Amino acid sequence: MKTYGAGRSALGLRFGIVVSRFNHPISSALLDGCLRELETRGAASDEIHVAWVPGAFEIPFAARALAASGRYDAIVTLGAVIRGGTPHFDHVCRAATDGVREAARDTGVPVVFGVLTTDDMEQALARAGGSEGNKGQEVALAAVEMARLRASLGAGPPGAV
Ligand code: INI
Repeated sequence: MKTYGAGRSALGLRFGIVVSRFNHPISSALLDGCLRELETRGAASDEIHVAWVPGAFEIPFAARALAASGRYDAIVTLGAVIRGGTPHFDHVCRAATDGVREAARDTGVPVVFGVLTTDDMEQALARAGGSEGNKGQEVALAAVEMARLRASLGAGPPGAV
């Protein structure tokens, strides 16, 4: 039986991170968690490039551009959409989730989803370094695993296994 590997070392890997400025205290905490995890796993800080966008609606545009550039082994997306009293929440969430999925599908580069979609600020704070951990840190590990898996499946740069 052959098992495709999903190593957890980020040594030698290149990452693009897209982070939205809306709800900045949350998104910057997610970014801190993500950077900490990537660097703990061996990624070099100059191999991590960050693109800020205004809101979660704009995340897919930048994620696709970074993925299509061919410069990255995986893309991380980070942000926070917090439910208000209108259907706006649903539209922004759908645009972000669909767009991120399509960016990965259309480019063949893993794009992981670290955009919080919560009912209120309390839930968001809990997931940005509070009682529920840090989603940015979790998705950083998913990005490392997916970059390694992509390479071991033969779908990524040969040096990245
Ligand atoms: N963008 C977010 O990232 N989070 C939100 O909670 C949010 N709310 O609530 O409106 C939000 N809206 C802005 C949107 O993502 C776009 O930046 C804007 O519509 C311009 O295209």
